[in-house]
Amino acid sequence: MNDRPTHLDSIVIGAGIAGIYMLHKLRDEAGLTVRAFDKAGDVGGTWYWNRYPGAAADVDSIVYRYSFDKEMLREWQWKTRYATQPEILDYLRAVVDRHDLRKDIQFDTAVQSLTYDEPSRLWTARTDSGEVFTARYVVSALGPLSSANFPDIPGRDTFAGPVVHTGAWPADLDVAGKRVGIVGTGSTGTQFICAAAPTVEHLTVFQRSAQYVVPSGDKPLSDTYLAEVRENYDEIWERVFTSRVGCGFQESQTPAMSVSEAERRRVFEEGWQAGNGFQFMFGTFADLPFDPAANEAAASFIRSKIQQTVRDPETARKLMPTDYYAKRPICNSGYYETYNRDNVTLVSTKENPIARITPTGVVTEDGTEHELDVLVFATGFDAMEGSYHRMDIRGRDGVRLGDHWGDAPSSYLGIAVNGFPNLFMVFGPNSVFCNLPPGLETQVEWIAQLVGSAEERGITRVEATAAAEEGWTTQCREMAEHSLFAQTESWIFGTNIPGRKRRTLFFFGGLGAYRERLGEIVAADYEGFTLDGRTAPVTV
Ligand code: NA7
Repeated sequence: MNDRPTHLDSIVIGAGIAGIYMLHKLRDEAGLTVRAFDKAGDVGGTWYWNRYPGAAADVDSIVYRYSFDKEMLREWQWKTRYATQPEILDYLRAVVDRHDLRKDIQFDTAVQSLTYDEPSRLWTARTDSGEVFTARYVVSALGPLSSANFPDIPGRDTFAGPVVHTGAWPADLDVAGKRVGIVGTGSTGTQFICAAAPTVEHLTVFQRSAQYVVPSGDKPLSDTYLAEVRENYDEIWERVFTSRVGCGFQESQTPAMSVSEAERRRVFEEGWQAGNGFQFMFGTFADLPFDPAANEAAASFIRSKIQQTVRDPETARKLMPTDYYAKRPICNSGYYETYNRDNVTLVSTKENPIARITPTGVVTEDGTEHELDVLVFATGFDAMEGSYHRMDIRGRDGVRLGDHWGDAPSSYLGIAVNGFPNLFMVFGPNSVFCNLPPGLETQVEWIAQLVGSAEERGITRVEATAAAEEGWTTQCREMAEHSLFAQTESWIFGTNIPGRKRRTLFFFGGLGAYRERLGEIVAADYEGFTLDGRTAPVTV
């Protein structure tokens, strides 16, 4: 192997939705030499790995895509309200082929370390295959939900059958006709449960926290509707990019308690019939995530639906959440109905914890052995920061990113960190909480604009100031504290990882406000960044 590093203008880490677009922007618009790396064997990021039965987006497909390629908006059509994992993967492959990006993506390659050298102003990247690259810029598009949380339950490794995490689903695993256990009932677990229950011999659901799940309202999209969407895409994207959660629906401005109880019930029923978790949470009333009374009104409406739907009262009781309706909203087709099936058993691990895993199944503390052929963990991810902890990233003066962050991550805009010049994160900690494709697109375009501006002006070093990073992180924390989300346990605050103290991982001000802030920062010549134009000798 050649010991000399290969020099590039920019490295992009990750070939998911963000990395694909970043490569395109930097290579085809900024004119840089770029290589993207991905540890997977193909593009797709989260949609490459999450191949479990039922995997699909739960934001309307017409806005779960890029907005930038106008021709593709006309040509590529989804068939149903929600795009399934294979469809999204096909779409991303089509984007990559259309823009001829594949030749600049190196697959099956994990970047293990990144080291910044101040004198040369270059980053050095080392891969798991021993290759070394240098680059002036690094964009990490690692995926906010790509580092698996795999609980270490006693005996886990003794199980005789497959033990799989949904985030690394083996392509050849078919659960049809098997006795399957699933741990976890988040958006992944509930999708798996709905999809797998009709095909398996028996499904045992190990539920820790009961979930509020509303119907998805999935349906085929008619040609007439799709033609209308094509005609109105400019308007649709305008609404997405100026809204709070970027999901395309009209967000409510009405406080729930400002209307009568009958009207509230009517609106909730309408939301229930329309389907979609984000729409139910943000489209029915404006203040479900903020006002405890409004939140309880929505929560008790959903609990009444559980009561009406689930035939066995004991199962209905276990499925009934009692905490705030303030986690990432979930929707599905027939989630609660699934528990009326004879081949589905619900175990509440809060009441009856898992004691151990044996070669043949899962034993709960009441002594029952649940016999299984396959054990599925839908236990989520070390969100936002997990992928950064897995890499050895050293910035100015050899400081490790993990040490800089200490016990909670921080950033400026979710994009940059003081002490790590010319390293830009797409969806780093404290990025905006919203539908991911428009959120990612926003950041990718902004980073590309910043890099383009630096190139034009001969600026060789772009670094967030310590004050900007602290200010943004504090603002995110203060905003989050106003939300009931901060009072529930979930990955959104990092509390799904055992031993983690609560931290703020998102900007909750909404996509529209986030974009406005980004615009103001550009108008103020990249306020919060130091831009240094000293000519750096490139010695490679
Ligand atoms: P989530 O939303 O983090 O859900 C994980 C689920 O796994 C949730 O029900 C957890 O219960 C449960 N869990 C986690 N650890 C354990 C242990 N140790 N024992 C039992 N149960 C456990 O992950 P998802 O993959 O569903 O979704 C993540 C995001 O990916 C999603 O929001 C989409 O944006 C895509 P808990 O609620 O913590 O009690």
